[in-house]
Amino acid sequence: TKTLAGMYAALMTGLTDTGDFDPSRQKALTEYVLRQGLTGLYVGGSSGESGLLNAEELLEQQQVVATVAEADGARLIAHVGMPSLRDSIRLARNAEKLGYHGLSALPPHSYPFSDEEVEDYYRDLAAATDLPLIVYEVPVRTGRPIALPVLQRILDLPNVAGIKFTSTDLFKFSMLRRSRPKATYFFGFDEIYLAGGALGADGGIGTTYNLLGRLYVALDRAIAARDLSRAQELQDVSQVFVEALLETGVLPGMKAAFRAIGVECGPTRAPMTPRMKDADAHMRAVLERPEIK
Ligand code: NAY
Repeated sequence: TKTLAGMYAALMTGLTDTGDFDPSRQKALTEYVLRQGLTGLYVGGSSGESGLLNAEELLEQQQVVATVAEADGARLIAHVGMPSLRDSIRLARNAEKLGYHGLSALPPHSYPFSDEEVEDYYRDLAAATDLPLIVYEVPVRTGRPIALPVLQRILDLPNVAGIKFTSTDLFKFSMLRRSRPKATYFFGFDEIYLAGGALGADGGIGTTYNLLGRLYVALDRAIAARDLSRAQELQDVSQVFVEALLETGVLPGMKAAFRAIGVECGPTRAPMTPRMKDADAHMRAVLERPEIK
């Protein structure tokens, strides 16, 4: 029943040099990521700058990615969390029509909504299609953790299949998992995937998987094989990379890294900008480091 389990790149978005959605850059980036051997793609999430794109652009992106991935057999999860339920449902229905395998959504966070409003949002979104829905716990993005009992109630809703847990509260992760063992658990912090995997995550979804997908597939295998020293070795490489990204900002640094390997995906959309002056040179140097190479 954990049909979506596995390792997914939180796919980034291709923009033109002037910041418009760029279908051909999106296609090239998607083809690159598909070659990493991951389970699939998580399309239109935070890593895809979805908070900075409008619904039309996200609908178009869903289409471009579905077309590229069709022959590949990769699983596709569409992130459809928008400020309003209406837009979320519109994206969800489009994804279902395009053959996506699952949905995911940030909790509503554009206002300080009540727990009931959050729960109602997930209930209505889950009921809008037949696709399994993955809840998203990400306090660094929403500014607010969802309380354990609320998450449990949401996991009990029809069509809600699991959760993408992007928080360092590993005890909460474990309590949730033990109380709802049938749900599918994705861990969302790349740099500590080992911890989530060791505590029973069924897979991961992450930004740096776009570039280092093979590493995360190997990390997940090492955890499954109970090979702790191999898992630690691989996690260390991921940590060196994420540490370097924190200096540039994660998404600007990822885009600089892709530029360095010849997969141009444009700038990040304003107001998101690199935190350092020569992010390109910084990321080129990072990719040359022996542990990353
Ligand atoms: C998405 O696109 O919604 C995500 O997958 C998010 C996962 C990322 N977390 C956030 C808050 O963006 O991959 C992580 C994160 O970028 C990475 O661990 C570096 O901190």
